[in-house]
Amino acid sequence: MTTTFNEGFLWGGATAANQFEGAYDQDGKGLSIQDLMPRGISAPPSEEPTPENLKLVGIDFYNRYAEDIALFAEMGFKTFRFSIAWSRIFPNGDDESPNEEGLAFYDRVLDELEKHGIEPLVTISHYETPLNLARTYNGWTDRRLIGFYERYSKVLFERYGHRVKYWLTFNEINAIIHAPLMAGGILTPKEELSKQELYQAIHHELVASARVTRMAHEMMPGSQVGCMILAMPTYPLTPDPQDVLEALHTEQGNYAFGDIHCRGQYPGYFLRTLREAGVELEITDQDREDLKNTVDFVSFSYYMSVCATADPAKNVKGEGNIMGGMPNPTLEASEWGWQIDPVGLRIVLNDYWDRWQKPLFIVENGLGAKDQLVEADGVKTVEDDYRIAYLDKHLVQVGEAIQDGVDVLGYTTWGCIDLVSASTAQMSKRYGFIYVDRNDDGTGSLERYRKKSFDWYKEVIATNGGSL
Ligand code: BGP
Repeated sequence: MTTTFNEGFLWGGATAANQFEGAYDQDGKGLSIQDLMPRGISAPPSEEPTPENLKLVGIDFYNRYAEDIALFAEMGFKTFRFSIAWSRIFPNGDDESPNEEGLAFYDRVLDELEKHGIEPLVTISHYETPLNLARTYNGWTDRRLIGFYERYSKVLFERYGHRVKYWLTFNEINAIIHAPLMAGGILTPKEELSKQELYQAIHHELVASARVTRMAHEMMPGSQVGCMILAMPTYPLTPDPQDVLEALHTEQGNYAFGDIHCRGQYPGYFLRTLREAGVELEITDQDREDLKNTVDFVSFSYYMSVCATADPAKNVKGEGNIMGGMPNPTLEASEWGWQIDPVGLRIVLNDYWDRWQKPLFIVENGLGAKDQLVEADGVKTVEDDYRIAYLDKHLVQVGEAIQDGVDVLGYTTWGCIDLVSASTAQMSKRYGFIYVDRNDDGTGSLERYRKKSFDWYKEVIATNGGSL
C-alpha cells in the first residue's frame, strides 16, 4: 500500500477537560465557567452547578484515564490532545500558588501516555476559564488576566516541560467573537457586549498567547507552540464580485488571528475593521513588542465550510453553527446542519500553508452523530459506517494537500472517545471511536465499547494512511 503521509505523522485524537474529565470538584478543583453551562453555548449560565449539567461528571476520564489511554494505544495513537483544566491548577484563577493535587493528576496522565509511547499535545486553555475570573474580572476584558494566564502557564511549563513538546495556547481563539462567554470567560451577555470590550478582550488573549509563546521558548528549548484557529472556509454564494468580497471579509475575520500569531502584528484590514467599528484599542509599546513572538505552527479545527453573500435578502443563517454563515446549496449536512465538505479541508490546508508558511496541525475534525449501540456476535458495538465515510473522505483530502506540498504535522479527530458536546451540552451528539454508555438524562453505566470505526482507524494508523 502506498501512502503520502510522512513517517512520524502524528495520528491521534482530541479532547477537552471540561467535556470529559468530570470530577468537577474533586481534589481541590475550583469551578470553571463550564460548570455553570448546562445547556451549551447559547443559553445563559446557571447560578450554581446543577445536576442536569452533564459536564460535571463528563465521562469520568478523571478516574478512568488509564483504561481510556490503553484504548487509544490499542488504536495505535501517536499523539493525544487534551487540555489542562485551569481551575484544577489554580482553583480561582488568581490564586498565588497552584493546587498540587491538580498538578499530580496530569502527571499521572502523562505517565500513562509515556508508558504507551503517545506524544502529548496540550491545550493550555480550552473554553474553561475559572469561574472566579469570569465573575470578578469579567474574563478577558480585564488586562490582569494576561498575568494570571502567564502564572498558570509558567507552572505548567515548570512541571511538565521536560515531557510535553507540543503546546496550544487557546482553543479556537477566533471563536470569542461569536461565543464571548465560552471562549473569553466574559459574563456580559453577547447582545450587550460592546465591540470596544470584545476587541480589547481579544487583544489581551493575543498578547497572552504571544507572551506565553516566548516563555515556552525560553523555558523549554525545542518546544513547539501553536495557535489554534476555528477554520471555516467561506465561499462566495455567487461569482458576483460583491459576494467574493464578502467571502474574503468573512475569511479575514479568521485570518486575522493567524496573521497576528504568525506575522507578529495587526494586519491592515483588521485595523480598518476596528476603526470603522469605532474601537480604540489600548495597545502598549510592550504589547507591540510581545506580539512579535510568533508561533512555531498553526493548528486548527475543521468541520465545515459556509457561503457568504452581500445580498441581505439571500442571507440565511445555517443551523447550529456558532460562526454563522450561509449553507452551501451543493453540500449535504450532518444532523445538526454542519455542512460536510472534505474538499474544503484541502482548500484550508493549501490556503493556510500559502499564507503563513508554517507547519499545520489538524487538531479537530469529525462527525457528530446519533449512535446506536447494537449487539453483534455477543459484542456490543456501533456500526458507524457514516463516521468512517466522513473521516475517510477528509483524510484522503489531507493526503492530497500533502501532495500539493503542504507541511502537515498530524491529525487528531475530535472527541476520539464520546464526550459531552460543546454546543448542545449533551451526550447524544457523539464523535468517538469509543462509545461511552451515558445518556442525555445523565443515566448510563459509563462503560466503554469499541465502535466499528475503532478498527478502521487502527488500520489507517497501522498503514500510515495507506488503507485510505
Ligand atoms: C469545537 C470545540 C470542541 C468541540 C467541537 C465539536 O468548536 O473546540 O470543544 O466540542 O467543536 O463541537 P460540538 O461538541 O458542539 O459538536
